[in-house]
Amino acid sequence: MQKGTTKANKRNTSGSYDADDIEVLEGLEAVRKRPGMYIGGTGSGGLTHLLWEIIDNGVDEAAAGHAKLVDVIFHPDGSYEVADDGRGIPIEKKDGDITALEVVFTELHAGGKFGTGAYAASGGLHGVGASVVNALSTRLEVEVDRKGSTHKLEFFNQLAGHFGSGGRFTASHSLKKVGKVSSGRTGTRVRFWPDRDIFDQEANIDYEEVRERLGQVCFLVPGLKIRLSDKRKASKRTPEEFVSKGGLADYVEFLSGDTAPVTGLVRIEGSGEFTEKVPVDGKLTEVTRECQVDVALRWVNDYQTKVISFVNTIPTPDGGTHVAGFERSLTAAVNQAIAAADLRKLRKLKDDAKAQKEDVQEGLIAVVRAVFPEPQFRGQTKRELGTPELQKIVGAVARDGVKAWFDGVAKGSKKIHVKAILDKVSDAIVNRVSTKQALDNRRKAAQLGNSGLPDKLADCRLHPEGELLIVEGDSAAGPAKRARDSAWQAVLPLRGKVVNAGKGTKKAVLDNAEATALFTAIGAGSGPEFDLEARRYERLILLADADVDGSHIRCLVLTLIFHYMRPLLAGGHVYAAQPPTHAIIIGQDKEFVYSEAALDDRVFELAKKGRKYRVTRFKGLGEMDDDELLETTLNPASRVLRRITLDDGKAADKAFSVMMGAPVEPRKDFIIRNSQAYGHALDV
Ligand code: TTJ
Repeated sequence: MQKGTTKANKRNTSGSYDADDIEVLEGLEAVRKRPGMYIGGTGSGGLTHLLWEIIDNGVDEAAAGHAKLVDVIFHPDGSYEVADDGRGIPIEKKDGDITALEVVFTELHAGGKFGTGAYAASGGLHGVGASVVNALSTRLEVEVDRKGSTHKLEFFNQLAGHFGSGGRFTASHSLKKVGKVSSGRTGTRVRFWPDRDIFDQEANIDYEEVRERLGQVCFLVPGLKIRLSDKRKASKRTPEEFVSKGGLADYVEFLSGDTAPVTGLVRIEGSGEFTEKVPVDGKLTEVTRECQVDVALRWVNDYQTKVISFVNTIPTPDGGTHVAGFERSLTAAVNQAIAAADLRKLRKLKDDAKAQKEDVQEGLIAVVRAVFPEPQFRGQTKRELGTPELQKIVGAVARDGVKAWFDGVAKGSKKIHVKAILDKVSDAIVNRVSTKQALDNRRKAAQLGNSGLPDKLADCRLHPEGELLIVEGDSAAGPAKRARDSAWQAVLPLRGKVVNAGKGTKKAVLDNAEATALFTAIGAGSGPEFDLEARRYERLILLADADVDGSHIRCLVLTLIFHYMRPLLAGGHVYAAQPPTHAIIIGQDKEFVYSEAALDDRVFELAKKGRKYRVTRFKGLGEMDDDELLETTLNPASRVLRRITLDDGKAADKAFSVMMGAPVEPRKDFIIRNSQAYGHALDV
């Protein structure tokens, strides 16, 4: 079969075409060229969309109070049928020979006249799509029951006419009376055959999906009976009927399942109006929009929240202005009730004793629906209401309704239910506040920022190829942060006491802020769970002064690594920077020496040569300027590092265990003396 409509229509067809037909084909050709723009795609989703375009018309008629039944049939030949018992699409001539009915199926956007549409509160996305369905079908038939007769019109490749008994199609604008009905009987029946050249080979309409949506629609149009029949050959299904008397109340009941209710049902209904400017006959005109608001909710014994929303009969899974209005008012009204109740368990929380949205909505099941003409939707997939005025309108209705329920003046409001909710929400507040406090305390103890990394860590960008410079004290941290290459060098200053990991319990180690900061910066855990592969740095470099205190802190860090992150040592990832003890300035040149002995040697040499020089002594890393620090400890081309081995770790640990318990002064002494005995272990 050919895709071009015009050519296809020339075959197997009699009757004459007129200028109107050419116009119809040109208009609908836009839909055939870009089906995705009208139905989202050409897969199953698009095909399903076609069916909904038709169903929504019947549902809208029912929502307007004119139909009680919508009948949906899946036929064996791949066609779909929808019938309602509404007023019937108007069959009067509208435009010369052409009936209103033909226009509905041939003109894009017919039906939803802006500003004063016949479908005052139609879906908005739907209800105007009958012509889109015709555009994407090879064949379509419509029957309207009115004034004692069934009036029929058919379409073949978009053009109106009738199929004869031989299957031959005759183009025509006139309706055919094909049967008699009782005089008061009205209704519309549409059957269409999707154009399989437009849709993907494997596209199909999922019965279960349609079933689920139809079940939902029932709750939105209380009293509407929906029948669904699958007459396809492979199907063994018997026809099903859906009906809900209670509307949104039934919906909330249905959504609650077997979860124990905490409250009875809260029903809130109200209305409001707003004005907007819309084009009427090409002129911007201010129109007043009436807006109904319908809310049903209840709390159940659960932690989850279900807030389901609709505009007219369209689901808004991403919420929008109507839901925002509802949620804000609900939170505000609950907070008012909480404040008025002056609950004992909230007193000690003072200013924190306020419910947030999450506290209020714990275990909430709510359905929110707004009904008004021509809603605007937001987002790519139009899953969210955008009409701004709805926030205020729904908000006001919800505020009054929820307040009335808490005040016990609403129908069905019970004191014990109100008390149960005040209890439930205040528990949620207490829980949230105490959990947050515990978390904050732990964060504070470990000085963790929101990233989960220590606040004082100046991280690098490259992981895990970079290196972590562990710096003693603040005075060296500043220059180190400035002089480093932040792409691959991170700086972690150790400020407080580092726990002696050789002695303390594991808890004492984990309670130590400096140890925790080091564990979290390295990010590979600690103790038996330490995972070398997870480390965030390739190298750890201890940067401490070349004095007694520096030696002490190096020893403590090394002992910590030895006991809690040993694979780092075993894998050769730990280094000590070797800061120079002195700089010798000779004219324009600067030399660094790394011990008193080396200084003596060099000075002796220079004196012998008769060279003039000046010596600066570094009491600590903090006394170096940025360039000096860069050259001696940061720049790989010029710095001197010493790799620390597992044996070094062992020695440090042993040195520490020997002196534990000794008084302070002798202890320092011990470190200095032993730094000789243990070779470089304490001299790292
Ligand atoms: C329009 O205003 C006058 C009274 O009838 C109104 C109308 O069009 N009603 C109507 C349309 N009821 N049902 C439909 C309908 C049903 C199906 C299944 C498909 C289509 C395209 C329309």
